[in-house]
Amino acid sequence: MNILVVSDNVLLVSEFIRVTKIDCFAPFNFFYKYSSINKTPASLISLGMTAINVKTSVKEILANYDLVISAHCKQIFPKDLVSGIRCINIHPGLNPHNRGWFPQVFSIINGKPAGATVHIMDEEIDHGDIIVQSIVDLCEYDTSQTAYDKVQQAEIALIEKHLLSWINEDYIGTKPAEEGNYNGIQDFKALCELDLNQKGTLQEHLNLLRALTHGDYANAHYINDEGEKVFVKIELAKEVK
Ligand code: 0FX
Repeated sequence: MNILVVSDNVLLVSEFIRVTKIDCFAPFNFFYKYSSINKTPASLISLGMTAINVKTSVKEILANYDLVISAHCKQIFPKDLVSGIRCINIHPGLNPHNRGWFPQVFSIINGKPAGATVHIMDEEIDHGDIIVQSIVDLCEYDTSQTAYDKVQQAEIALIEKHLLSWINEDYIGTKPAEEGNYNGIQDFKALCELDLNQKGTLQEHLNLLRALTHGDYANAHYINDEGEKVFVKIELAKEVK
């Protein structure tokens, strides 16, 4: 059985490589590829990965593989791919809440639950039948970064515990109870443009800034009187007793 893992995420690919060294995975051939639209693939190449364009390689994928696993792939899988072969997605959000881009960012702001979801892919984004999920509890001082770190740990735990059952189709997919909500990249970009005259509680403002604080990413910003962008981040630390 040939399994194609398409991922732009070093941590998740490293976990696949680690877990699949166990004897029970010996009968399966794993092939690791990153999306050809990835502009910074050096760390993925160093794991032995090669590029694939999932939009233009559908025929090749259908001919050569038995299962596709997407683990944070930059490309959206086309309809003829998801309908032609079993495709499983590992998604950093708790479907159907805040499907789409950067789920934990939106969870910090709108209070919807966060977590990790493994699901069968259909034509819509982060939408198909759910195989397994893991809820991640966020606390009031989490930033996007700390929340995302927790979500990634949840994803890693799901891979370690359930990968074999996904391959063997040893699960019951469940339709999400509701459609939920979807956020696109434009929703994220709109959040990043701070309106200095926006009215709200201090709690709402704190939530917005911690949702947009993530490592070195220059997210939240306002435009000063000179027309320059000024970037904003926030630091929260709990008292150490
Ligand atoms: O692995 P991943 O979470 O993202 C990948 C793909 O790059 C992305 O296109 C796809 N939608 C996703 C399911 O899988 O890594 P990332 O570095 O793109 O994003 C990780 C987190 O970093 C994100 O949740 C929020 C934060 N981030 C990312 C970017 C690009 C920001 O705060 N600002 C940004 O500009």
